[in-house]
This record gives sequence, structure tokens and C-alpha cells, in this order.
Amino acid sequence: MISIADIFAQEVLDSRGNPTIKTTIVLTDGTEASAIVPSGASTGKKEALELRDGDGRFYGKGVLKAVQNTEEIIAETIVGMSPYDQKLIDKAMLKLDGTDNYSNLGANAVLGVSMAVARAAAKSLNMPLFRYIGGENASVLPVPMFNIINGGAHANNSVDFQEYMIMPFGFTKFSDALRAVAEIYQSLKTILNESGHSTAVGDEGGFAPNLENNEEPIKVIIEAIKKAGYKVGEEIKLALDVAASELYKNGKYHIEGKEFSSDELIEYYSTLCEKYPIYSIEDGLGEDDWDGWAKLTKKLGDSVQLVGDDLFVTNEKILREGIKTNTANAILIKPNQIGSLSQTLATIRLAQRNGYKTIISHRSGESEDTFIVDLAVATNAGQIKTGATSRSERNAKYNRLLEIELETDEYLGNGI
Ligand code: 2PG
Ligand code: MG
Repeated sequence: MISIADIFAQEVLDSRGNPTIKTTIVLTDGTEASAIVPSGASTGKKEALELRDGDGRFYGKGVLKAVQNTEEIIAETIVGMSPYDQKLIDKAMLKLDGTDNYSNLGANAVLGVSMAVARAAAKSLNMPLFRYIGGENASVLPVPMFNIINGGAHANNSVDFQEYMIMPFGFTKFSDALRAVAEIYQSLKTILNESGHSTAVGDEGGFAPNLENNEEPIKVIIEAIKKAGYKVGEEIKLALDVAASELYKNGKYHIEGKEFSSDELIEYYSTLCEKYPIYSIEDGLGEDDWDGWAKLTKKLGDSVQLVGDDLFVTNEKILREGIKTNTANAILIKPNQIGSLSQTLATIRLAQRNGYKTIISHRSGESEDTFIVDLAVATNAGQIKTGATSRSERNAKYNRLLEIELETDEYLGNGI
């Protein structure tokens, strides 16, 4: 019987240069596997707790307490358990923590173990991670949302909306879709350069130019798609992550120096969707504005994918509320918002059972870890959001998709 022999953890750096936790699981058959936990900047209020030391090191962002919790507290419970009992292990950690948001152990400590256990189990069976998690049915390569212009909390430019993304639908192969987007990224760079804008990139690899307003990035992206020789709307659609919780203060949304009510903002989105081929809007309204969300879903839910990120925080209970009240029609899935692989899978299943689209997502603070890619294929999620075709922590994910394409070429090119 193979069991967990040892667990150790280490403080490493993420793509923003902040500390994060790397966890390693050793099995009794000698298998060793590690995982690195990501970290968000525009976090939802109800996310599981990311434990930071809060002392003088790294401006308070050290994770040595999470490392200690892993090696001293979690290890005591988990060592000796079977790595193939993912659910039992995740449940044991939830019980050990004793809260519903991991405020004792830290969700970063717990998720590091949860991911590394799955990886070690897969490795010991000589299976790719997606096959181990998803079984024989795991086969769909997701359509990516490529964030090619960054604003909001992910860049220090003048653009309020956090993410302007493109989605390649008109391709039968993932690698062809990736090539198209990589070409569009380069054509966007040329256009920005020629018009005197900065081509410095934001946290997720998209450009972060100072454009006049929040519609300008859409226009520039459309120009870039055309210049690269692709068909706007047919082959390439647009997606936005407004991250509106960040713009909501005192009951109003503050955009371009003006104040918008929920109704006014919904009208604004409606006009944008009439003018441009926008497939998806994420966090179009704030996480506490459930009345607004109901109206937004009623108005645009039949024609536009409306994604809850800060709204649902990958939480099964909150998603259930959303389903009951017809709020949004899609959910962003970030394992570190909820804390373990089993809980993440439960939320995905709930969404899929109820016709909500699922988008597996990176965080703005990432690493070379590609776990989310295997998770997306394992669950046939349909979509993945993992940044631009630049910065190695983002391209690590796309390169992992290319690897998986050698085993399954079922790309959701023409519809989701
Ligand atoms: C988001 C994410 C990822 P962050 O809002 O969707 O793009 O950002 O990790 O900062 O929450
Ligand atoms: Mg978001």
C-alpha cells in the first residue's frame, strides 16, 4: 500500500516578486511532487484566507506561518494516508482547520498540500494529472480568454476595466488558435508602438497603455485583430473582466471620473455589446450588488456570458444562491478562492449540473505551476483564463495545453 511518507514546504517567489508557498509531497514508493500556490490582487471579500506573516519580512507578505502549519500541523494528520484518497485528505484538512475559510491554517497552506497530493498520486500511477483527476472522459481543450490589455488593479495606467480579452473560436485546433492570438498580440504591440503608447506589460502579460477611456482598448484590439488578418466576431470574440467590486464606492460605480448607478452601468454594457462582438463580461457589477446582478442577468443573460468571480469566489454555497436567484450564467473557478481541490471540483460539478459555464482561472500573481490547465481538461470545463501570450508564468500554461494537445485534440473551436 502506497501512502504519504513526508510533506515539506518552502517560501518561494511568485510572478509579482511576492512570497508564496511551494509544497512537496513524498510517497512511500519514492514519488515526489510539488505545487506552488498562486495569489490574487483584486480579491473577493469572501475568499478563503491567504495566510501572510504580517511581520517585517517582505513588507508583511511572508508565508513562513503557512510553511510551519504545513510541516507541523497538516503533516501530522496527512502522513500515513493514501494519496489516492483526495477527498478524505481534503476533508481532514477542513476539519483540522475548524473554520469554513481556513482562517487557522491558511488556504495557501491547505491548497498547496491538496494540489501536491493530486500531483504525487498521478505521478505514482504514471498518469498525466488531467487523466488522474478526470479519468477517461477528460478530453476537452478549453477555449482561452487571453488578457491582452491590462488595467484596473493589475496596472498603473488610466484604464478602469481590469481585463480586455480575446477568445479564439474559429479554429479546430488549439495550436492554431494559440498562433492566431500570438500574432494578434504582436500586431497590437506594433499598433501601440506606432501610436506612441507604452508597450510595457501588466501583471498578466497584457499591455498597459494609457488610453483615453474604457472603450478605446476595444477599438485598438479590433484594429489589431484585423491587422493580423483575422475575422473580428467570427474567429475572434471579445471578453471583459470589469472587476467592478474595485470600482464600487458608496453605492456607485466610479468610472472615467463619473458616477454610475447599476442601471446606468447595465445600459452602458448593453450599448457596448450592441457595438462589439463581446462574448463574455466578468464581474460587470460588484460582489455585494446582487440586485444589480439580477437585472444585469435579465437584460443580457440570454446573449452574453456573465461571469461571477468576486461574486461567487468558487464557493459552492454562494453559487447555490446564484442558481436559485438566476444570478449570472457562468462562474470563474480559482482553487485558492476556496482552498482545496475537492471543494473546487464540487463547485465545478454544481455549476455544470445547472447549466452555468465554467472558466478555470489563474490569479494575477502566478508561477510556473500549470495545475489549472490539467484541471480545465480534467473537468471538460470549456474555458480557461490565463493571461496574454507573454510572461513565462502565463505561457507555461499555454505550453502545457500544447503538450496535452498531443494526447487529445478536442478543441472547442466553434462554440462552447
Ligand atoms: C481576476 C483575477 C485573474 P486576481 O480578477 O479574475 O485575472 O485577478 O487574481 O487579481 O483576483
Ligand atoms: Mg475577475
